[in-house]
Amino acid sequence: MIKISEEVQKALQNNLPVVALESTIISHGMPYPENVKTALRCEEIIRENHAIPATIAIIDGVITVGLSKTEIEKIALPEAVVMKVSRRDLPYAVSQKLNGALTVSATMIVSKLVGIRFFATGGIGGVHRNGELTMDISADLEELALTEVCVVCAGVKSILDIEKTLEYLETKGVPVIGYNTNKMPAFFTRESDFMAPLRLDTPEEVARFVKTKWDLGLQGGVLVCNPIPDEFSFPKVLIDEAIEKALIQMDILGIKGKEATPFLLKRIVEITKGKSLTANIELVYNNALVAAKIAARYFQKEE
Ligand code: PSU
Ligand code: MN
Repeated sequence: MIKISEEVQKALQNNLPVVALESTIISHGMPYPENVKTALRCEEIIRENHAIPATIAIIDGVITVGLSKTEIEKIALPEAVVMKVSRRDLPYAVSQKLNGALTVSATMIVSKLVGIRFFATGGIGGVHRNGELTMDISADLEELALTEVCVVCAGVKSILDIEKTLEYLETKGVPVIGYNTNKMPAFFTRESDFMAPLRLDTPEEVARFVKTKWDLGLQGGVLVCNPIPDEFSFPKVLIDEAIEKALIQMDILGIKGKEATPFLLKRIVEITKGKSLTANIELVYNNALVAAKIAARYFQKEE
C-alpha cells in the first residue's frame, strides 16, 4: 500500500534527516500554479539545508512518500479530482484507489509508519470558532496527541479559535513551542493575543527537546510554531477584516466540515487580492527551512 521513493528510502536506512511535506496544501490550500511552485521550492529549501524532502500523497490508491514532479503536478492541477484525506479517510482513499491529498493528521500517520520524524507545513487545523457548539475540532489535534512526529507550522490561523486550540492541546499533553517568540504566532501575522506555552530559540534546542520527549517514552508529537518572517507578516487589521468577511460568507453559504478550511483560505486570497497567498507561501518556505535545520541537528552524529 506504500511506495517510498528510492532517495527517501536510502535516507531513512542511513539515518539521514528527512522532512515530510503535506499535500492538502497543494490540492486544497493554494491555487494552481502557485501550489506547484511552492511545493517544489519547499523541497529545494529542505535540500539546501541538508535534509531530504518527502512530499506525501495518495496516487491512484498508493500512499506515495517522496512524490516526483509529475506526481506533484497530477494532484495540483485545477481539474484534478483529489480527495482531502484525514485520519478517518485514509483506508477509504487507499481501498477505493483514489488520488488523495493528506492533511496534517494523515501526513503524521504516514510519516510515523515509514520512520520520518519531522514535518513542515503551513498551518494546522484546530478548534474552529464556535467549536464548543459545532464540535468542529480538526483531527490534527488528536493526531498530535497520538503520533510521534515533530510538526513545524506558523501557528494557528485566526479563522480558528486560537485560545481553545491551545487549551485542547494542553489537555492532550501536546507541547506547543514558540520558536524564537513569546507570543503564539497566528499564521498570517507574527503575533496573536496569546502566549506560546513554551519557548525555544535554536534548532539545537528543539532537537534536544524532541529527543528528550521521546526518550522519556512520552507518546505523541511536538508542535513548533515559527512566526512568519517580519517582512511578509500581514497587517493584523487587514487580515482580521478579511477573515471576518470570509467567515460571514461561509455561514451564509452553509459551508462546514472538511470544506470549511479550504473555503476560508480561498476566500481570504480573493478578498486580499492575492496578498494573503504571498504571505502563505513565504511562511511555508520559512517552516521548511526551520524543519530542515531541526532535523539536520537531530540526526547529527555526536563528535
Ligand atoms: N491551513 C492552511 N492550509 C492548509 C490547511 C490548513 O493554511 O492547507 C490544511 C492542512 O492540511 C490541515 C487541514 O491539516 O487543512 C485541516 O483541515 P480541517 O480543518 O478540515 O481538519
Ligand atoms: Mn473540521
